[in-house]
Amino acid sequence: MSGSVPTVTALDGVYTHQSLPEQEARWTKLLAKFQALYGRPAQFVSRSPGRVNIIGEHIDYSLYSVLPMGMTHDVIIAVSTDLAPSNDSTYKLKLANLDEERFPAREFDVPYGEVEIDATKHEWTNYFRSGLRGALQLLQKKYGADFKPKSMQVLMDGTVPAGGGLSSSAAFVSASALAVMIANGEKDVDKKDLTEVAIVSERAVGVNSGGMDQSASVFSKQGSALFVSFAPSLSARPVFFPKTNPELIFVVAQSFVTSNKQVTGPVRYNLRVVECSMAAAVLNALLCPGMDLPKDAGPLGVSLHGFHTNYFKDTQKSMNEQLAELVELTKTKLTKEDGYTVDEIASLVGVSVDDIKARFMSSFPVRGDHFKLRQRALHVFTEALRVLQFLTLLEDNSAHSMTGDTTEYNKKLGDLMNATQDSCRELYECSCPEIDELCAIAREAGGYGSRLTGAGWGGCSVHLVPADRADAVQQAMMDKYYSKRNLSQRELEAAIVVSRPMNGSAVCVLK
Ligand code: NG1
Ligand code: MG
Repeated sequence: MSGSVPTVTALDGVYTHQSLPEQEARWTKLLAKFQALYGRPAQFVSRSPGRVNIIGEHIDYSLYSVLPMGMTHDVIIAVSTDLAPSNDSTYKLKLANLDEERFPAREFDVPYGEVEIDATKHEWTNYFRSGLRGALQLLQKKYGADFKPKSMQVLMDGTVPAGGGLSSSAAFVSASALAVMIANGEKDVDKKDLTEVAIVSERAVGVNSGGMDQSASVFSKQGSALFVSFAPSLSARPVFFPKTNPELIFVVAQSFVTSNKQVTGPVRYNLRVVECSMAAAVLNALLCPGMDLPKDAGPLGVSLHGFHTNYFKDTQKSMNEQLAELVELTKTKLTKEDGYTVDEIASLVGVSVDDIKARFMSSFPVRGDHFKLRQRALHVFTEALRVLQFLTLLEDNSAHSMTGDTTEYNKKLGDLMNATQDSCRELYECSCPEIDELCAIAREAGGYGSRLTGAGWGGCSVHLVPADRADAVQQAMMDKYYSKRNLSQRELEAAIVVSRPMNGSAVCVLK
């Protein structure tokens, strides 16, 4: 699927009156506040949603396909441009947020050229700046290095809970990059360009991330999940759920355990990226002697998928067979349960310790002395397989003509999600007791499948629930989990989200 970002030419376009009437008040408030703040009307609004990952966790940066969906919760950014640049060498950015208490307004005089981002500071405007930086790189590629961006006045509002695993960051970065492109006169923004800009931009905020969130935020289609592939290049297509009886819904529940990647990256997220890349290098050395790992679009330029492609260069085997074989190979070749030291990895790969450190441990901070290559690779290959099995269930022709009770079918979907949770907990070690507890509560109250969604170590969980048990599941979570925590009213209201799959990035040009 390719295509460009749709432009809606009036406020009463798709995102307000017609498909999301409940959001009209919010849009109206944003525009009124914009007028009050800047003394002029906004010219357009860009929008990008958060996402829930249905299945395919921690495999995007190993370049395996994933299945997220866009949400109704989103970031909307109202913009006006054409302010005179402050002087010859800078342009002005005025950034404000409807939630001014948590995200105070800022003004910047930004020098032309590369946009600087101080990733060591946890500052909300960094996400706008990283969208700006990516969009400008694209514009400079197109129009020449001395392209001069316009000054912008910006007011944003986000309903994706921050730091909660629903990818508020990708929504913010994609909506910002899109806003900058439109502000600078782009008429037709290509979705693939926008996604790639958002992926690279978000890495500028200090996380070595894969591309799932940004793809979901940009490409999603109302009413469907999105099958996103990263190799050989980025592609995405909608996948529709069959009609089931009982009907299925996704309940998304916060754990209120926060794992901030900026802080924990070196021992969690970024470390996993490094472990997967090291596993790729070791497996490749052991199983594909004489073949270099192909350079690819993973955060470290090599990935488990790259090794996979080397190993099965001329095979006729199906993807499912290949992945099943890789699981067995990993078990026999990467035997050390307690992890590998850098020395051991260097000797297996046949290079120096310095070389391993330079290749895998220098671009992003990581800390660790035992790298669990076996467990991480086993998770990645089994999870990649589960995504394909889930997809096959959804796209099976007979599933789209099911009649009568579909409980057995629903359970198969749920079992795959439960298996993901087991693998995340045992092999990838990215769950936490609170998420495990939420999963147990939901299953006990009648859910089919429960797991963490997003990076884990806290954040959000997603639950596949029959519609007629949705209230029971939510009630059980309230009684057994949320009521036992000291949560504010605001937190309680945001604790559980039942979201419909919603469209990705769009621009609304105001008359
Ligand atoms: P979260 O932490 O939910 O934004 C992260 C990565 C994804 C993916 C998942 C794990 C970022 C921006 N996103 O999601 O690319 O790797 O973890 O599947 O870091
Ligand atoms: Mg994020």
